[in-house]
Amino acid sequence: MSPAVPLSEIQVENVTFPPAVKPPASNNTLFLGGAGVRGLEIEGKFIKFTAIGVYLEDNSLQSLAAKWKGKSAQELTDSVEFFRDIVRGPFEKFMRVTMILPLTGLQFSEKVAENCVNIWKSLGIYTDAEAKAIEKFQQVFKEETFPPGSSILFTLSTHGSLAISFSKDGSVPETENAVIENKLLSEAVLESMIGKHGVSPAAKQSLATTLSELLKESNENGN
Ligand code: HCC
Repeated sequence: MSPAVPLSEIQVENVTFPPAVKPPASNNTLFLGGAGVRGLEIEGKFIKFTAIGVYLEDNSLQSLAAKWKGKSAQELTDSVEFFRDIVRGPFEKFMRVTMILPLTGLQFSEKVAENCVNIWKSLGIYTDAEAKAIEKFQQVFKEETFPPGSSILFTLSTHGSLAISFSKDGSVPETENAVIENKLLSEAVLESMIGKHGVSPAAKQSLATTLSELLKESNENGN
């Protein structure tokens, strides 16, 4: 099943997310589900740090249709379970995080790691394997710096591996920089962006809007 409405790019600040990409460590072309800013409230001011785009494999529509077809964008935006179904669904996901402001690899990975650990603790699933995976995750970022316009790319395979890639601009490289084989880590990275306490409410709203429309057009036989 492929998206039935013409997909368009999404602009977040100065950052453009194309409607479709072929991620590193994948043979598929994924469609742009949604994109939005990730900001932080600092001394009463909302500072925009990154723009996050979330891409999904076409068969995500089939997978999500049974439960979510016919729901409005608002209903989907407000549903914790809907985003959980995206995070855990049996289809590939790809995220592109593009810097609006400069960040070091350390700054970025500390935030993500903290959020992942909080997610696991809240679910009661933080084991030694996850502690090791998050350590490996932080190692991958340690020596990196991310000037404005550069990107961090995450490919989540259906079997649960997390491929991490870096790009100097918005482009998507052919090959990944690192792969971490931990399903809970790959799910937590996406959950930290669009889950219950996700860092980008704007990306959640954008995803809900796109998927509400795409699911309207979908049918159970594919398309
Ligand atoms: C995530 C995914 C992405 C981000 C995040 C958590 C992100 C980071 C921005 O925080 C950021 C902003 C200011 C900092 C450090 C990181 O985009 O000081 O799960």
